[in-house]
Amino acid sequence: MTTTQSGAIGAHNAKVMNRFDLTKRVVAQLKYDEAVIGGIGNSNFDLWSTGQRPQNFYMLGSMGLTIPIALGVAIAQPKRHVIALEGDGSLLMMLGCLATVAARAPDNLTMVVWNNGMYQVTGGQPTVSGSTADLVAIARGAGLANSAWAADEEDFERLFAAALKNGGPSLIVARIDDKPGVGTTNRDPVRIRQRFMQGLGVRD
Ligand SMILES: Cc1ncc(C[n+]2csc(CCOP(=O)(O)OP(=O)(O)O)c2C)c(N)n1
Repeated sequence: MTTTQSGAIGAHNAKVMNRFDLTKRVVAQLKYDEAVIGGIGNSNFDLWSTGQRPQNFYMLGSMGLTIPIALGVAIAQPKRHVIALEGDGSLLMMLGCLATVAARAPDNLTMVVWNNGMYQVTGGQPTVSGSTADLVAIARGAGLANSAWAADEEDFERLFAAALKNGGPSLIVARIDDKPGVGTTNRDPVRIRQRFMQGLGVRD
């Protein structure tokens, strides 16, 4: 079996896209009150650069915690749709969260994974999800049936729109290029947390 250099076995037909472009497509589909959790580094830099919303949480420093945080928010506020934007390297550090999400099965959680096949912000070291490991196959094996590679931008938008309609947790993996994140999140954790709690209506 052959593998591609970036995107692994199941990604043969997936187009290499751009994270900021796809992040803008995510934000364009939001209605108002969806919570969006941006993962460490580029995932939240690009989310920040699409325009800040109080319902966005910019996670700083902890690889792999985007999906666990999003799961917690989805359980706490089941009427609100929650979106996790996570890098492939970070997800690899916390694969067990996929099995936890599948077991808990919130119908208001959508996970988007940016697969650039590297740990980009620390210098571009290769990830196994850029060669041998297929994150969609792993997610399906963890019990997440609604898991798919996005073939191209149009397919990404279609998958994301379907995910927002609820009906079970969904995971979308997008192959992305090596462009760095656009802008930089203002690293003020206390402010980020306060604003998010206000955005979720749990703090004045
Ligand atoms: C537990 C832990 N290990 C290592 C780091 C250092 N580190 C910060 S970001 C990062 C790479 C993140 O890779 P990925 O999630 O694929 O996102 P990308 O940088 O490719 O956008 C690393 C290794 C960290 N913050 N936490």
